[in-house]
Formats: sequence, C-alpha cells, structure tokens
Amino acid sequence: MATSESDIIDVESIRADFPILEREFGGEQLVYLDNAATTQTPEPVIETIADYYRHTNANIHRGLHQLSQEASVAYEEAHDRLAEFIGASGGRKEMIFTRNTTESENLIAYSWGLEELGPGDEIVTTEMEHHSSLVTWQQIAKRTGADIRYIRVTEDGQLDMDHAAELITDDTELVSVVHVSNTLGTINPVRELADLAHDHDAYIFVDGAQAVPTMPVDVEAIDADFYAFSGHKMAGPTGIGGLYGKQHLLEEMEPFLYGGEMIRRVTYEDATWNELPWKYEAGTPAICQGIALAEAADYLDDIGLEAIERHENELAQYTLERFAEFDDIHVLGPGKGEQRGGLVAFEVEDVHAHDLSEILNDYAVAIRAGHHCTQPLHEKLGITATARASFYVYNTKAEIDVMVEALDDARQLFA
Ligand code: C6P
Repeated sequence: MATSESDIIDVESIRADFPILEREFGGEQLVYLDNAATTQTPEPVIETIADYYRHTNANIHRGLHQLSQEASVAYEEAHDRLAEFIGASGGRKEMIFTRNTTESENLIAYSWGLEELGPGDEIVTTEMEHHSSLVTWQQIAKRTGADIRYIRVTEDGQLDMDHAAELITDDTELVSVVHVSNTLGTINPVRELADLAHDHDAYIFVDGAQAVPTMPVDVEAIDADFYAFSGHKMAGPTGIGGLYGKQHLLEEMEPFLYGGEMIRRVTYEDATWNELPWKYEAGTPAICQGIALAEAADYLDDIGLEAIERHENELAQYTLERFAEFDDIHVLGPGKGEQRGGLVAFEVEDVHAHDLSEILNDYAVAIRAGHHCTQPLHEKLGITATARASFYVYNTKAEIDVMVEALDDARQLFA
C-alpha cells in the first residue's frame, strides 16, 4: 500500500512501529480508521509493557525490596511525565491516574459534585457531550437537586457562544465541556469558556479524550480546573487514564474511593488521607499501564503534537474533499477548510451506518457506526446513527481512498 504522502510527518517509518497495521483480512490489508475509539500501540510501548513484566513487576509503595522500589519510582515518575505532557507545572500533585476519561469524570462528579452542588445550583454543559460526562452530570444533578443547562450547537457544528454567555451566570457552579467532539470533530474554545466560568466563580471541567492524543494541550494556558483523558486513545494501553486538577482543588476535595494506598493513618474510629495524588488512587493501581503511558507520551512528543494535529487535519480535509464527490454523503460538523479534529462522521442516504460498517469490514476497513455515545446530539440532528472514520499518526490518504472506494461499492449495492 502507498503510505507516505505527507510532508508533515514520516508516516512510512511511523507505520513500521505499529505491528498490528500489517494484519490482513481475506487477503486485504487492514485499514484502521477507528482511532477515536482506540488507537493502536507502537513497539516502544509494547516493549515497555513486556519489559515491565519481565524485569520489574511488583506492587508499589508497599515493599521495601528492590523490585517494589523500582516499580514505585517508575510509576511515580510516570505521573510527572503525563503532567508535563499536558502542561501541568505541579507535576504528580496535579496528575491522578484513573482507568479512563469516564472514571476521571466520575471522580470529579462524586468527590466534588456530590459535596458541593445543591438545589438552585447549575451545571452548564453542551449539546455535544459524550455520555461519559452527560450521563454522569445528569445523575449527579438528580441526586443533588442541581439543574443542567445545555449550550446549543449551531447548524455548522459549533458551540453557540452567545448562548454560552447567557447560560453561564452566578448560579453556575460548573461548566463541563468536551475539548474536541468525538462526533462533530469540532474543536471548542475552551479558554473562552474557562474565562466565562471563572468570571462567575464557577469551575470548568474539560473532557480531553479526543484532544490530548491529537494536539498540543496546555491545561494552564486553558486555565482548566479539571481536565480528563484516556491512555488507550493516545497510543497507550487500556486501563489507564488521567485526571488533571488544580492542586488546591484536589487538596480540598474528598477522596473518591476508600481503601489501601489512599490513607495516611487509620484507627478503628477514623482515617486521614495520603498526599496527592495517592489520596485519589485507592488500591493497587494499573502500575504497568501507567509506566507504559509515559512511554506513549514520549513517543508522541518525539513525533511532535503540532505535526500530529496538522497531519490529522490534512486527512480530515482530504476525506471531506473525497466525500464531496458524492451528493448522497452528508458530513456532520465543521465544513471543508474549517479547523477540525481528525475524525469525520457521516451519513450515506438510504444506507444504514451499520450496513456500511459491515460492508467496509469486507474490505478490511475498520470504521465505527452508531451514535458514538452522543445519542442526544444524534437525536437533535434527527439521525439515529452515523458512520465515522477517525485518523491517527499512521493513517494515509491512500487508506482514505480505499475507504471511499468501498463506500462507493456499498452505495451501489443499496441503489
Ligand atoms: N469515545 C468513541 O468511539 P473512555 O471510554 O472513558 O476511555 O472515553 C470516554 C470518552 C469521553 N469523551 C469523549 C469525547 C470520548 O470520545 C470518549 C470515548 C469513544 O468516540 C468510545 S464511545
């Protein structure tokens, strides 16, 4: 397959780092375009995982023996590395490892939301949120008597910022917003929203699941109070994610889970909490995954996040160009020439997204079909399901051509 047509990054040598891309199905080479769901894993990360289990595996912060000490240091340093990766100057004290973005959202909802919210308080979020935040805040609102307000999404898939300015008031306690929409591809003005929130003494939580893997993120430049992401979407393993929080907020908040590791001193009557970030990491954590995530951060930094962002935008723009050849393909989100993340959700008239995905699978092309965990947004748009192609560092225009040819065959099958 033709690979490197990008003058932004050396796709050919990057592809060589990802052994899974060599897989073939029915004689066709895999075209993996489901990266917004999960990205593939490069050799250095696979090696780090294997190396950890071969040479270092032990529980952390419990043993005085050599293995435990080595594992503890590597796991602690991984927190510093991820803090640095997203621009958090407080290092490990501002970087909690969780299982994923969903758990990071729930941590804030339970530790902060349940304690701080009450009747009359408002949570302002958006119509394009992923279920991980939308459902979580809905349930917390129900339990606390707080209200939820949704910032409107405009016809061209942007947040209506006039509406945001109307909704964010002195009653607002939290603004919760997705940085890059996993359905529309929209890149939201998170700094502007943070300023609006702070003008009204509210906090801002940013869902960075689709941003951290694909663009330079600086939580301090955004002035985010909380920022969440997942390891498995950024060339890291599953089972590990991150939550950034401003140190003074993490210090004030109650723990999320109780148990071992998160305590300082325990009596039969009570307990006190460990220092940050361990106060929020109860039980034995995902040690190997945390260490491997730091390796993934190194891998992405070596390529360069600006370059990754440009490469993804180029692939998204190319996809829009190719789709424009068909008048029965309708794309969600910002149009051609506008800045967007590296994903394109679309509909093909008279062909259900699930049928498309199945037919593309026969060509070894992996895309996602469904509501992508944004069901209310799909309902607002009057659609039950869309197909979605999402890109990463190793994808090429040639692969998009393979997808478009397969789509064309699918259209003709249903014509
Ligand atoms: N979106 C997708 O295919 P977890 O599952 O916790 O790692 O990530 C949740 C999540 C939160 N926010 C956004 C914007 C996301 O895109 C996701 C995950 C996947 O689009 C699975 S639904």
